[in-house]
Amino acid sequence: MFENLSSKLEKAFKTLKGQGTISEINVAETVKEIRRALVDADVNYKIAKDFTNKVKDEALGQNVLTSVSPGQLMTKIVNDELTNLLGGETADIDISGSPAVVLIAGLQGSGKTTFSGKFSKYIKSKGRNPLLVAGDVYRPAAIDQLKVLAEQVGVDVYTEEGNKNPVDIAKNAIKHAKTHQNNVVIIDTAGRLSVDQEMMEEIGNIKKAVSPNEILFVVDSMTGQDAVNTAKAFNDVLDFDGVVLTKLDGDTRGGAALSIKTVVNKPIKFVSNGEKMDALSVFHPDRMANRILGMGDIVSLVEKAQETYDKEEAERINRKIRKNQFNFDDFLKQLDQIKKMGNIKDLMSMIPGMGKAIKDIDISDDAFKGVEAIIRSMTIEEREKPDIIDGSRRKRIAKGSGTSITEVNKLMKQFEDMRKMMKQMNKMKPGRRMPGMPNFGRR
Ligand SMILES: Nc1nc2c(ncn2[C@@H]2O[C@H](COP(=O)(O)OP(=O)(O)OP(=O)(O)O)[C@@H](O)[C@H]2O)c(=O)[nH]1
Ligand SMILES: [Mg+2]
Repeated sequence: MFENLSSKLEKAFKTLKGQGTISEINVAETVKEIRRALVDADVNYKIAKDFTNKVKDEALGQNVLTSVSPGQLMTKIVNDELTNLLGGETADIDISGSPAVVLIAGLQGSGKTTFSGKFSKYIKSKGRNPLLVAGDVYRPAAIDQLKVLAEQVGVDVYTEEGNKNPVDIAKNAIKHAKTHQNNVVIIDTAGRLSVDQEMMEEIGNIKKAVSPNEILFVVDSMTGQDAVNTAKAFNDVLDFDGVVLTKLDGDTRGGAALSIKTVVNKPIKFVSNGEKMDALSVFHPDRMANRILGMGDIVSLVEKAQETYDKEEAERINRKIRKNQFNFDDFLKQLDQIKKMGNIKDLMSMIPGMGKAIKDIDISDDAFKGVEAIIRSMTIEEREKPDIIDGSRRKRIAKGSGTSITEVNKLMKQFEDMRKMMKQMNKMKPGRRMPGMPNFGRR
């Protein structure tokens, strides 16, 4: 995410390295580079200029501090200003009332329906009982898509096949929610290829009819400045409450994220970074600024782990490790746990300094595929008692998993080393939890 911007900003700070203090001259140069980095990231020129003017004033004003180097000072200032640019504080979402109504708007293909599914899952995890409403009456497949997502995340869905009036559907859905104990109604709507009058009228009418607590505008971050223009058009008509930025897992340059708040003066509330139902995060401007500056985002990483980690499973595995019984089956389950947390590269980039280190390395979610295939080609007995895996079994496993004997040997060796390490640690700290093994409790 935003790797290019990150490395360009870092380069901009480098020009200050070795300089004793901040001066008009060296600041001017750094600021020029920062501006270029922002414009290259598709941030609107005027926003980039205002941004760097602020940074410059701050830097020259704060130059009395001698304990920090100019590079550090500049990083701090840019971090603060980036946080402001991204919206400052983390924005709340209003789901009070019974039912609360959330209306989802945006262009075609921006990710509204996917977000509706993810959002309903998020709402459910907050202990509420959401109802997903199919307000897209133009594509028959749209209703099915929402039904599938609802089923997948285990929430209720309201559809009216044959009814072509989204305003009526929305009103009926709210009635339905009241009699079915659904306390948050999420209305997915139809998108159009571009902003057009008819769509705006339709969504405006839905708004009037249901008075939503929240109107969330969904926008594809890959569309850069267009995203910002679309946001403006929607906001003029709908006066929405927040923005959902989707597809941050693609190679978006970041311009949309960095410009939208300034242009529409509405906060980004959620970001979505993948097609899976758990690829959704609450947006925190300060954490995003940290990530852009390569400072990582450990807080989000830990939260993510807490959300997805199965505590009982972790304890079960810890017990097995203490008894020196950790086997391939447990290993496979651990891999599943890690994968549940989401995109691996994205996770790793939350560790300070890591984003840059892995920028050009291709770490896909398939990273464990070979290992998994090998383990899945083992019999239950082999997984539980790896010691019985001899040469001929290895040959069979390699064939069955479509890998090679070398790869199987490598995994066996790694697994053995791991078990040895576990054994040693058990000896060192009798009865204690394994250091380095996950121990994520739920809050
Ligand atoms: N990589 C990635 N793909 C996404 C994300 N969000 C949505 N998509 C994909 O984008 C495509 C369009 O998503 P939809 O949710 O159907 O978009 P929509 O806004 O409902 O589209 P219409 O109903 O046609 O207006 C689908 O293939 C989604 O899987 C995301 O955060 N990352
Ligand atoms: Mg849709």
